[in-house]
Amino acid sequence: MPDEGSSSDGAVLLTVSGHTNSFWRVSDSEIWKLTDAPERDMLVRLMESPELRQLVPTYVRDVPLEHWRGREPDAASVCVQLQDLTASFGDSPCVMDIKLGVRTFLEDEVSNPKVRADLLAKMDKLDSSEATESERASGGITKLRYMQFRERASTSSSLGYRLEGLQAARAGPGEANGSAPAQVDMPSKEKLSKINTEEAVEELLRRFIMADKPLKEQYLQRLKAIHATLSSCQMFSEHQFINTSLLFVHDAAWQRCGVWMIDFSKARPASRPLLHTIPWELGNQEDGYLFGLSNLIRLWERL
Ligand code: I3P
Repeated sequence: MPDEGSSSDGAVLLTVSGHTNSFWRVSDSEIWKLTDAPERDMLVRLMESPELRQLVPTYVRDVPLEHWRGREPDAASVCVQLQDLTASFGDSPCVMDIKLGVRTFLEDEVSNPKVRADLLAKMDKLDSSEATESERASGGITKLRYMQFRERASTSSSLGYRLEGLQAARAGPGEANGSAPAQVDMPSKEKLSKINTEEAVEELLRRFIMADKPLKEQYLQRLKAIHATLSSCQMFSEHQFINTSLLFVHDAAWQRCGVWMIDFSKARPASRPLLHTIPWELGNQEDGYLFGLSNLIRLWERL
């Protein structure tokens, strides 16, 4: 989640869950993001859709890589200038990242035999009893195995969404006198990875909005509007939105909120129209996005 450290020229480095050192705040309203060509291409395509461009951060331009000063770019890196979605939410925005969909990997991964020791180590850290003896003997696991383990260990498989990151602050009575909002205690990404019941998600959602009814209603209306837009959008039906998230943002005084679709590195065109509601089978390219969004809306209604 955003965690700021100043650079020498006034740009601010942001660390967002899962994207260490991949963001710089370069003005009051824009960031640079170090990403890859598929995400840039998808953002450009999204800007051409009158419906979808309202739901995603505005893509401004490509930035020459030599201007980037966060983590070391690799040969495939691309730097883009984007709208800063937290910009109008004060100094301590409350931010939540929910990954949508039942499938979080590209279909190509099914035929990728590469065994990775780093993914076995990450799986072990989350659940040391998960790896089989033969996986240990081969020294690693495939990305497919890891991603499906993460889906099953969380609510992705069962509900089509999972909590990826949470940060919240509460503006106290002293804020008018200049005191900073107090941070609300939230689980780490590792703890969030193991949340696999709707009830546990519900408890954290309540904590995120501080059981504030008007804020709950604002978020609910936004989620319903996103669902309605996506359900009738041709471009949405023509793409797999794999491993993308919804970013929830509100200010520490709970006055305003927004929800946007983010993280398009694994979004890909589909070769046939998708429903986004039916189970994935190899070759059908479905992602379960609307299945997850409907479940999330139902849960939000209960808050
Ligand atoms: C990572 C996460 C990333 C994924 C990465 C996973 O798992 O799913 O989205 O990158 O794959 O390791 P975790 O959240 O548990 O850390 P992609 O979106 O590029 O697939 P990677 O290890 O191949 O980078």
